[in-house]
Amino acid sequence: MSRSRRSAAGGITLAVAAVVATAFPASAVPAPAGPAAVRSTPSTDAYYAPAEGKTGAALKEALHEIVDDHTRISYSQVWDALGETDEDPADPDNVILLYTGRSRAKSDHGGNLGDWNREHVWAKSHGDFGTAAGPGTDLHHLRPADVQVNSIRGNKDFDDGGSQVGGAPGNYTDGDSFEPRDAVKGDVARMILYMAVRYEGDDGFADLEPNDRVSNGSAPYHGRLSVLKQWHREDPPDAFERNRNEIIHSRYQHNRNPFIDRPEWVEAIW
Ligand SMILES: [Ca+2]
Ligand SMILES: [Ca+2]
Ligand SMILES: [Ca+2]
Repeated sequence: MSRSRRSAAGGITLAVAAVVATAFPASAVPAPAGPAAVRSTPSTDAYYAPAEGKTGAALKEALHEIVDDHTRISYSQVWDALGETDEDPADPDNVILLYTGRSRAKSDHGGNLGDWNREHVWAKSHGDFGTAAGPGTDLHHLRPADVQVNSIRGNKDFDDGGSQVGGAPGNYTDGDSFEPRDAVKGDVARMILYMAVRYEGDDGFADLEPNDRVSNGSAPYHGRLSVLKQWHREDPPDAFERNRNEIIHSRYQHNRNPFIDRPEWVEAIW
């Protein structure tokens, strides 16, 4: 072995980066073995076949049928799952926190200052689904977040504006909304819109839907749709986001976030 073993370290890094960059939507790149090593995405053509050519309500309904009935995990299983889905590509012992963007040890999870915890991007009070297996444990909208920043975000809707959040540069908040940093604005939008398609009120949980308001309180709505659509356009899916979609699909829930795979479907529905 191997050519890569004799290569300079920089050469290996470049080679890995090239694989990541071209991994999607290439269909023939074999996934490396080992935990959290999924860095390639097989073709999703067959997965989305029933939705092809549709728009509007028909597309949303087709996507719901594709992504529903996923394998539900328990809230305690979410810790280890996030360790895989949000692993720091530069340090397998760490995760990347959603709002601060900082790398933090996987083992530093909990409820104390300085720990990370399980952020429900679709605030769990909006529809009051709690942490039972279902929307409250759905990895497609769960991310590691700094305990203190998560508390500041609370159950606010998403919108532009406010004062910068202490200790989380690029994040802003006011009395009724939260604006995440630019690099995850689109991630947040796609997570909210996934939830709207996945949860249609036919499985014992509320029908979750986006609207263009803030201060939604405990209603099963999340805002603001017009801002989320703008964030989706400004921050398209990157390798990190595609990788977590792939891990959730292949290892945990066996369903995908369509708006990461097919960004044009946001506009086709909303
Ligand atoms: Ca506001
Ligand atoms: Ca992003
Ligand atoms: Ca819905």
